[in-house]
Amino acid sequence: MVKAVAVLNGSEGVKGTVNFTQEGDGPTTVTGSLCGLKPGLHGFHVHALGDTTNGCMSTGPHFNPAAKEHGSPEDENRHAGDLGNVNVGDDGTVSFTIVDKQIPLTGPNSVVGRAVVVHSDPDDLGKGGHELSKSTGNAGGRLACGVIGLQA
Ligand SMILES: [Cu+2]
Ligand SMILES: [Zn+2]
Repeated sequence: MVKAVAVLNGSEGVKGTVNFTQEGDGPTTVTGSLCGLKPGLHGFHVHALGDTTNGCMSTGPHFNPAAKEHGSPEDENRHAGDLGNVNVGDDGTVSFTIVDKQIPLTGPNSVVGRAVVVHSDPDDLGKGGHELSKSTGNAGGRLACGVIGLQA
């Protein structure tokens, strides 16, 4: 079992923790809790770079080793980092579990050392018809982010 964790921090009190586990070559399970968000859907992605020197802006674009278009987690044509949305409750918090096959913790496409980002707006999953739909899901600003690091 390989384990990793990202501690998210951002502007306006948005923060949280996201844990990753992977057994062998199986899917990765992502378990997280976030707070300080407005209720509703917020885009949630793995971005390519583990660089937060300029806040979440320096984490780069969505992690996309296969050079595909932005999509939903269920789509064949998606960025590996496309984890869809998290649905925040009226209290501004969300706890979630995502199981995904495209974000391994080992090997050439490992997400360790990259960053998770939560956005201000819903991810339209590539279907919104906006000029940004096929690149970012038009998910708006980057509210909080954290670098994914290995755990013992
Ligand atoms: Cu993102
Ligand atoms: Zn994407």
